[in-house]
Amino acid sequence: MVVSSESSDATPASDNVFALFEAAASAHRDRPFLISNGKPLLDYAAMLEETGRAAAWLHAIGVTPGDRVVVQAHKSPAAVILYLACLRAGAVFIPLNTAYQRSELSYFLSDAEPRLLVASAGLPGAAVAFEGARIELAETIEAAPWVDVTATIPVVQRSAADAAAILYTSGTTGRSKGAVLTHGNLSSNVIVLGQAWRWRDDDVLLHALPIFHAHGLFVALHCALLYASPILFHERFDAAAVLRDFRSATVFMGVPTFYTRLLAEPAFTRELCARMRLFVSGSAPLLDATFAEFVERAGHSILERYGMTEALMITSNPYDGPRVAGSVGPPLPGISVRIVTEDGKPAAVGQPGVLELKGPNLFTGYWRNPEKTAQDHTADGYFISGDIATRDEAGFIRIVGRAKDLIISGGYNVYPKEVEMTIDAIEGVAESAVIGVPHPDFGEGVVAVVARAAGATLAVDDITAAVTVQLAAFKRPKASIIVDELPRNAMGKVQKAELRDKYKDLFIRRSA
Ligand code: MLC
Ligand code: AMP
Repeated sequence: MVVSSESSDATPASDNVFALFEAAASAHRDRPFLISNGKPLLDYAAMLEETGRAAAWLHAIGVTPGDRVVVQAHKSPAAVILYLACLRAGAVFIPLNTAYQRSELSYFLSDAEPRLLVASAGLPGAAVAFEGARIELAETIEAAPWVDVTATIPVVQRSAADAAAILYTSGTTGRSKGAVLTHGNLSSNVIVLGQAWRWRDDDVLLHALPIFHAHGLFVALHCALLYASPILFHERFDAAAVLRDFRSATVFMGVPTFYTRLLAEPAFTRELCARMRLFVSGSAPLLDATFAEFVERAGHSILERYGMTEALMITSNPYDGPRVAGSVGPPLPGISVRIVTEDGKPAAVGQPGVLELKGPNLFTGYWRNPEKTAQDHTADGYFISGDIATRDEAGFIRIVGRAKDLIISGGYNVYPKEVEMTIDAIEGVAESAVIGVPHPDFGEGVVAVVARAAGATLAVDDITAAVTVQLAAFKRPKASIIVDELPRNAMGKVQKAELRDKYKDLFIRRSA
């Protein structure tokens, strides 16, 4: 395919976040961008070239600024280029977890109404019927759909308030909602993070996170792009493979499961970390024991930060000065955080309450869902996070619980309601309660406690069969327990706290 004309929408960049990356890349054109197994795949000059051609391809096939592009793709250099090309072309990027099943995808497509769906061959996205254009994304740059495009386009003008991406996050009702993030949200957050974490000109990022969530996409990838840093690119997290690259890296980011898996590797030593200057953890609580063991084994204090899809990064432990185990640090510069008690009053020092926040990082709302957007904001514009937090005298925040019914397993969010709805539809089930209990690898493990309907026959295999077809693997219960009835309080409400206590040793004991 040859695209000969430049799009009329393409004018010099303004607040397009890609303009920041373009400026850094232009100043370091010869620097490696993605390196895999010690082999440079692309340098920053090639990043500019490829994204320009991929953006021209998007325009040529009819994707105009503001159009949505849904992507369910394996992590690959081509997938990174496609993401950057969407930013560059002014399209709204919508990444989907590669674990999502066909039935889960149908909802996203009907809600997002994308102009284009791109999916890796073999993933459910490649088999979903959808009336927009549909292309399979090749895993290599050489076979990407824009391979024959010769033209490139300049960065499309976007204002800070224009949408750059929509990230779907599940809800307590069991229905996903799309968080609309703007170019301004993405730019402001990466600039703040680069400064807070003292990003250096000679940094090398080891990237092993998925790129369909905020952590891998907007935190890890963006920090490297802002400084044109080389990225040691891992298509998935494999502890042994990651360790092999440690000597060449200076920065590593992961969910707590990454750190517990690294610590389980006998080959993980202080000597391997000699060049490393920063380990960042987030997306789920880091156990004090993991923090302490890491200090002992690696000689490094992991820097824990706190964020969420709707607001990107909100707080961070300090780069200089002590990093406090169990705390996520003070709010990042420019972000206003308050903790509010049940009666709507500001919490005193040490008193728990719901964390609310406001700032240039905060999303504009849920896609086509003004009711939910209004429900999750206060009258004065603060976002109600649903996390319970405390603050100490020094302003350091601890996340001590959740007001929302949410399980975080290996850094992925599982909304019990969605799993319960799937299980409740199985013949022979009266009702179910899905809970998270301590898990040695995933932090929390999903457990389904299922009440059999009176007189019905029901086996664990029936539950496994239904969830396997309908739910992504990470959402499926790691254990299902069939009972005659669920515990209820006097008001008739299912007592999840009682169930969590009853089954708290389910995985810990098994793995001991
Ligand atoms: C995989 N499985 C999981 C799982 N990941 N089950 C529960 N929780 C998870 N997180 C399933 C697999 O499908 C498989 O199922 C079985 O568990 C064993 O798989 P595995 O080989 O051990 O898993 P692996 O592929 O190694 O993946 C584990 C992982 C991965 C930890 C590397 O989950 C991961 O990369 N997590 C990072 C999540 C993340 O990026 N979160 C950021 C969200 S952004 P089966 O059935 O096949 O046996 C956010 C904002 C912020 O929260 O603050 O950052
Ligand atoms: P997500 O919707 O995937 O962006 O997940 C956001 C949620 O992850 C937050 O609301 C928190 O509950 C949780 N989270 C993120 N970082 C941390 C952290 N460092 N400690 C505890 N919980 C965290």
